[in-house]
Amino acid sequence: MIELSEELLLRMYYKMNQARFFEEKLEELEEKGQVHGTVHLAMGQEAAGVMACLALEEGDLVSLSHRGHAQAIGFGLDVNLMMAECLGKETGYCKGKGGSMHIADVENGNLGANGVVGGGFGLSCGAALTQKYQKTGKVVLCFAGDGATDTGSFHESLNLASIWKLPVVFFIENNQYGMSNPVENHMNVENISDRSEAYNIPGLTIDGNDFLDVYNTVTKALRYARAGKGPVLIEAKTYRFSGHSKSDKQLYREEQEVKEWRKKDPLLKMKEYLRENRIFTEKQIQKMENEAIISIEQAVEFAKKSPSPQLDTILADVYA
Ligand SMILES: Cc1ncc(C[n+]2csc(CCOP(=O)(O)OP(=O)(O)O)c2C)c(N)n1
Ligand SMILES: [Mg+2]
Repeated sequence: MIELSEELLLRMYYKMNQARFFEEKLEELEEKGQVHGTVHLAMGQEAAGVMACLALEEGDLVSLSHRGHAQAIGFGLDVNLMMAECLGKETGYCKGKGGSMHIADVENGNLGANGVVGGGFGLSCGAALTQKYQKTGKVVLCFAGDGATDTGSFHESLNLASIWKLPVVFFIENNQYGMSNPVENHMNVENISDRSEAYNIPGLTIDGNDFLDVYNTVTKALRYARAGKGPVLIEAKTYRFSGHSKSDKQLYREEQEVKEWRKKDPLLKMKEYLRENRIFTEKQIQKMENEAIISIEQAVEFAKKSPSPQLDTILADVYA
């Protein structure tokens, strides 16, 4: 069992709440037509995205999925700059030209969210090879969804990572669907982690809604990869409460299914843990939630006040 300090638990709860409020706000702004490009919400998946990143050490790298807000917040990205990016403002991470699906900050180790499903696997292997070659002692955490593990890139990357013993942890958020396609329709294995056997690397399936399970498992996997033993595949079983993206009418799932998963809300589970173990008082819990809300309200204010990109910069940073 990994010891968790009070300070770390505080940070965990704060960031989980920040991730939830960030997306609640974003959804609201999207409905008002203020968000540029499409948005994929990860409400319900916060324990997976946030906790996996909190297990990282300074200098480690991440590659985020297209459903990457909680992952980005866990990694420590600035919510002001994230919100500005989603609203297409010049102050955003990619000067407002990337939007929600392309939030990147390469200099600080975020290789970027990726609109290409499965696009992060190869990038992560490349970055992990750099770490190995330059003996930096750093690890790459690669996020992707269940659907992405059906791509050729996933299998090529696991194979390469295995034979080269690359310091990379593949973290799959299995939210039960690839768009409208349930996981049992798009693959013939019970657990995605079973796919690790083909590449002779460790594969683990965990409860992606349990913050402790995610944090502990990723911490151990990072240690393994950092020690030069090679990659690890982790499958975190979770669920997205919202539709795939804004145009999703969700005709492929029953309301009852969503209700059942809502009972396993990762934020509620963490709150129960804090209460049951009497780690914080009700007042402290409330204070953390309020501070998280305030940080997001400030982010919206920052983004709204920020200028839009100038027309004469339209071709700057465009590579193709
Ligand atoms: C290469 C590629 N193919 C198809 C798409 C369209 N697309 C966007 S998200 C998605 C489903 C991905 O499912 P999953 O990997 O489970 O991630 P989730 O959306 O559930 O988080 C698809 C097919 C894409 N963006 N890129
Ligand atoms: Mg999925």
